[in-house]
Amino acid sequence: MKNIYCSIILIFLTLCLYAEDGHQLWLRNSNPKPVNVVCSKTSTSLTIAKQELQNSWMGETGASVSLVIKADKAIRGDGFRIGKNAIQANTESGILYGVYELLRRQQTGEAIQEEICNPSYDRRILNHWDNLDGSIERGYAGQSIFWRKGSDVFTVTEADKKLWQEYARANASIGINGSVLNNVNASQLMLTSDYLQRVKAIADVLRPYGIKTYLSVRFSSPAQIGGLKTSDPLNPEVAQWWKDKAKEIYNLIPDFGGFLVKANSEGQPGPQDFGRTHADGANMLADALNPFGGIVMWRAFVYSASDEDRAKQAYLEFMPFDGQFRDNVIIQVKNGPVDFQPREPFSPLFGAMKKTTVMPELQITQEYLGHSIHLAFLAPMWEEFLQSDTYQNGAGSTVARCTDGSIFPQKYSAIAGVANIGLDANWCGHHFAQANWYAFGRLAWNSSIRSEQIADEWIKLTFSRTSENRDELALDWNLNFLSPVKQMMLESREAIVDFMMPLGLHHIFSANGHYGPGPWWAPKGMRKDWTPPYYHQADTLGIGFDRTSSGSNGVGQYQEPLRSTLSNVSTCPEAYLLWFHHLPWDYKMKSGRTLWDELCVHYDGGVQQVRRFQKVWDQAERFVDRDRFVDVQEKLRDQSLNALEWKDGCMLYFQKFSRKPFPYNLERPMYNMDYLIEKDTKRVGEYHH
Ligand code: BDP
Repeated sequence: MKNIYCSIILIFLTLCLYAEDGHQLWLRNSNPKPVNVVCSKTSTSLTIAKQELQNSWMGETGASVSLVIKADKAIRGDGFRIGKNAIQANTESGILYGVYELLRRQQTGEAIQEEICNPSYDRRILNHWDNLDGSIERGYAGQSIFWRKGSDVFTVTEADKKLWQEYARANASIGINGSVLNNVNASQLMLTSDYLQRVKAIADVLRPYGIKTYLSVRFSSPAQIGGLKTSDPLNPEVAQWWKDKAKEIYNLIPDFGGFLVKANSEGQPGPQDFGRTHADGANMLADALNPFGGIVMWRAFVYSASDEDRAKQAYLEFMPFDGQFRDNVIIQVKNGPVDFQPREPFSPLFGAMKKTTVMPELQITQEYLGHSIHLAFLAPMWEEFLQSDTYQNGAGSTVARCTDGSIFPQKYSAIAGVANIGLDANWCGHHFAQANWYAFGRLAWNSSIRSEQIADEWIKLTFSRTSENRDELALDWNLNFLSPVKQMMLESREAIVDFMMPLGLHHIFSANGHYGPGPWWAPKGMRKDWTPPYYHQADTLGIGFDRTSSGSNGVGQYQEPLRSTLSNVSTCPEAYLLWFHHLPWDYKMKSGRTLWDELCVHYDGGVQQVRRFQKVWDQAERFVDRDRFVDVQEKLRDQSLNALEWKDGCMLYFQKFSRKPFPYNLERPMYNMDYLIEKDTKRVGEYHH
């Protein structure tokens, strides 16, 4: 009997040892060659840099590498100069980033010649939407790595520290240098001393990796935890409370980054509760942080249940304050004017606020792109956004250039991504979702690298080590693994757009879960801007949201010549057609098809595409370890089913308005709509057409 137990334990241990759970991300040590690292200084960060080189060196055997901290005007911020055997930087973080860059290039086989690499944005930040009870808003990878339920949260365990260190290392390896540790829907408890002690413990682990800690704060904290009667930003006692709080935080965390604030949005408290403005609120906090070098990231994600087109509201709210914010306030703007949809045009605030620092907010967690079930590589979406031309300072005023300091004078430049990280062994829920964390870091560092390069790097770093075939059969690996898998990643976001909301459709999810289709979803009494019919506007005459001058005139917020391009139905890119126009079902598309047929072709195309992804992945089996292979295979299966629900649900629903047949060469529906609605009703409790 005892022997059986022993064997079981042994088998279990062996499985644990060899189970590939994806925890190592893109940082997979190979068999390092010996290397001699010479460094003029010593510090914790430099020791990390040294160790990383020694643990992963794949350059010349026995090479000597020098790490030099020396001021150099050509190197900006925490940038670095890299050579085959040398890294020079102004800062210790710069050295660390140089080391990771060198190792990455060795692993991926990218050329290493002497060059300077400067970051596009100074602050490259992950926003964690983690609640203090350990749950994560829109998190699909388990509980928080920072917080947990109960008073147990105040004990910092060795396991906590180990995980935070792994997290910090992963971030540093891609240049991320800031973490907001809690949800934008912030609890006032965040600023109480017990929690701040834990923040200090986290900050102490992140610091050697060059990562600053930031917190989301609740605007009503002075009244809720400070014992004040009000949280009015113009009340001197309130201002003093925040100053004292800032001092308390900086005593614990001298390099604290600053605050992130969601105010007067979706029920969060804010300055408007006291008849004050966003500028009053943000500036008051900015003054409290200023003596310590802290910044305020004030979110522009503000809209209300008014009759105004939701897509216009942030611009209307914030433009009047352009130039009125302190220079340590950064307005954090979501990439699109609505809410992280699979495709949106860029928010018109980019480039329009010329006297205010604006930072993009991207969403890494896949709230609207299939959670951690769908394979969605988001770099193409972010590339499309960052390279969009705002024309705000003439042609070539891309969103990237409008926010990175190359066009407008600004003290800071920053970019944030809502993290997709949780306690799941593989961090992100889906093995391929790791690529989005990776891509965010790479683009924040260099906003002009192409998605193709990012995918290429990520695959090589993430899968090659486990593929024993790679060295002997590099050609086979490149041809039959790297290339098709890369292609699949690059097409994955567009496939989702196709089967969920093609041609500019947006926000037609069922209920608040933001996963399945729900173009019909409109519970009685629900705010109309929270229901899909508000966004698709389908009727027997046509479909789409008219944002031209005959509609909400959302186009009016864009700069010429873009405004005219978007207004004119024949020049508006078809990808944004139904975002800006309400068009008849038989409107002639560029393909020659009617709008109705074209819509169907996209829905069907998206479904077929996911099925092709399944085939691509199945063929990759021999190159991937069993565990990750099966995980991804199963997720693709679920994605395929969900894609079909989207296609059938949306096509059948819209058909009630178009009253036209599905193009006969397309696959016929397999679900009926009532079934899908019922499924949805069970999930959300209520359905009203
Ligand atoms: C929406 C999410 C909601 C967030 C909000 C925000 O559905 O959970 O709180 O954005 O960004 O996308 O504040």
